[in-house]
Amino acid sequence: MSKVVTLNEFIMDRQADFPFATGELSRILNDIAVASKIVSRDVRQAGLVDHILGAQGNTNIQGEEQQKLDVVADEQFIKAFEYGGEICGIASEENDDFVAFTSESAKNGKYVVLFDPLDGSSNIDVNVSIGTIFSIYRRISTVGTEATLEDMLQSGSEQVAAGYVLYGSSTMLVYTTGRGVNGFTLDPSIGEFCLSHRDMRMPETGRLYAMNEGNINICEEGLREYVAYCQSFENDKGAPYSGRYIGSLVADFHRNMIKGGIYIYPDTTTSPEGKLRLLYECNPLAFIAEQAGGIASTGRKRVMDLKPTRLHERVPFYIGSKQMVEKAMSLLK
Ligand code: AHM
Ligand code: MG
Repeated sequence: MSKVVTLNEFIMDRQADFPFATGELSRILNDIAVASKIVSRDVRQAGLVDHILGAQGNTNIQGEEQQKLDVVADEQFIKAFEYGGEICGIASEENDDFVAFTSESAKNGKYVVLFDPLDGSSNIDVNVSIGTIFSIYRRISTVGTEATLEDMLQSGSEQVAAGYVLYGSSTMLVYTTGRGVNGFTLDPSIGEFCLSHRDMRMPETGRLYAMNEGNINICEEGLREYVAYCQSFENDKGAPYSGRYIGSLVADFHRNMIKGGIYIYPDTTTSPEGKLRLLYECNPLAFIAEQAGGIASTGRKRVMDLKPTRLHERVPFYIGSKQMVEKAMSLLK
């Protein structure tokens, strides 16, 4: 039986690999791990705890109803970042504006974190997997001052680390610092994330496609052709692919990471920019996909090359196994 490697041990072992190896990034990753354990506990109890489950009654900037658990998770992560001492500011799906921390120690922080505290929130009430997504950047503004919008609006290619936590049948944390992707499964009996998926690689191809096909008639013709290709006996596999759509990006992405597949959330006539948010949904998963050998595109451009102009900017999103995303892109005019 091989020795269990905890996330903490793994991060310490790899610390020297980081581009700025001062231990700060390690501490941020540890803070994220602790916050996600707390959120994991809350998610697991949600069905039991009446006052946590259900809509909170507020709507966020995108007009979506906030669930209580979204807010609980948002607060938990913000607390971890605000008092960790490495982060000068954050942006999250649940906050209209970015937050610049004002304490002296936070102003000296060199990093910003952008995150979606609980993605797939429509699945909370129905006991289906949900996730947290995060993206970490070095700040651009001067250390010792408050974080600025410019710190938040960096291209995905500037990320120093990114990851996600999947609250599924197990809780898993998967992250990259630009040197491959590693996955850790939470062992609830010891309260530790343990290395379970070393050097994850996304299969070059697969036979799973994930898209909300309710949108098929309002998306572009090229995408309709691609979906027809997936369903055809004339495709590269000689048989229809399987459609798999959970409606939780982290869960759909994670499945494709392991089994091979493509996830698509396109622009539509009713949502011309698509649905998913560039900064805290698409970029972090794009970084992980590329590090694992996959591709993330808007259908036309590499996601991580985009220069963001707004905090909650949305983009069309094609992500997954290299050959599958390339095939989809080849059919878009
Ligand atoms: P959310 O951040 O409000 O949860 O929205 C993002 C989610 C993704 O997890 C998921 O893939 C997608 O929205 C599902 O959208 P739809 O219900 O339109 O298919
Ligand atoms: Mg989301």
